[in-house]
Amino acid sequence: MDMRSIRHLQIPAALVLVTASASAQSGDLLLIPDSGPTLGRVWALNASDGSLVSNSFIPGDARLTQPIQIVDSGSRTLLVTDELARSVFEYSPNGTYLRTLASGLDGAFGICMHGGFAYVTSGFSNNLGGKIYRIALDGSAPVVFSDWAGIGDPRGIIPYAGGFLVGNSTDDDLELVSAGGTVNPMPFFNSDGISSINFPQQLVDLGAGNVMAVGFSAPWGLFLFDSTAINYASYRAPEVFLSPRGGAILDNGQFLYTGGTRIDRFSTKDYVNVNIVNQVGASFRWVTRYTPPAPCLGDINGDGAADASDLAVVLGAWGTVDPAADLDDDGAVGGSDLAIVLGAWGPCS
Ligand SMILES: [Ca+2]
Ligand SMILES: [Ca+2]
Ligand SMILES: [Ca+2]
Repeated sequence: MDMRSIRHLQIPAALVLVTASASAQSGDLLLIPDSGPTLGRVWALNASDGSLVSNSFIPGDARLTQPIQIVDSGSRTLLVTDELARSVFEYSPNGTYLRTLASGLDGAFGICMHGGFAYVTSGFSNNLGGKIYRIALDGSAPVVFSDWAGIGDPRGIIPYAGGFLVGNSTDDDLELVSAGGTVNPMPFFNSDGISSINFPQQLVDLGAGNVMAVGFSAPWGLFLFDSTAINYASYRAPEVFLSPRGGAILDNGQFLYTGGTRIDRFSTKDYVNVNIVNQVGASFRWVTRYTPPAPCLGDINGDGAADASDLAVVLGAWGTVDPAADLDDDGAVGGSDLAIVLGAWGPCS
């Protein structure tokens, strides 16, 4: 048995079963912002096996200068953080820009939803000090939920243990933040940043209190912790052979991670690294699982409701063959399409 086998020996078999079958659902996607091109965009992969679905789930968009993470808002929209734009943008499930939910933040890095609010970490990119913002979906002004002055720089964030677990890229620790925004002086995991995780980036909730933290700087890799903060497995070189930023566990049980121009995966059966995407100029960021909503036929512009704006599209295309407004696909825009919009009137279910 070589050292690599020994290093992976501690994985509880029950956990592997749980993670491999967790919320398996056909049609789920992994959404990955790409900040490399002049116009940022978002890629989509199959959550079961990591195969490429689209390199333009959100097509190149001048707003996206350094997109980091995209999450489901829970209200049929998607929220994208942008580190350089220092903003949170909202998109429809079909990748159409809807609005800028928040701007003028000190930074916008990690994001998670909890209790109907978005929680956004600022990171240190603008040297304005670390903060976690709480942002309502109604467009009201963001509030500073947790001030990290003297504590460090929050990056990855997930709801955890009634509050949040947040990676601190200053001291490499994983911090517990209460539901009221207070950072516990005792970290969940105190890393020396030398032999364990260094520069934590994305955090991934694996269920049952288990967490995966992605470490960007050497010794880079994927670090798995249980609910008692035991680092029960670590995947480093050679199976993770370049600095990762984001990660996920596929439904087939394999690990997927992003780093630079690449998206790769490996199996814990053989630990062989397999390249999925290697795109010149790309810079792949964090990975978020997404269940696309059921179609909402009367919602032509994809903003989550059938309303006057959709009605205007039908009336504006009346008598034409415009496929966007020909909702019943009978080759013409007319009364039957109008009836679909009126019949679906209101928020999509
Ligand atoms: Ca530390
Ligand atoms: Ca609409
Ligand atoms: Ca029609």
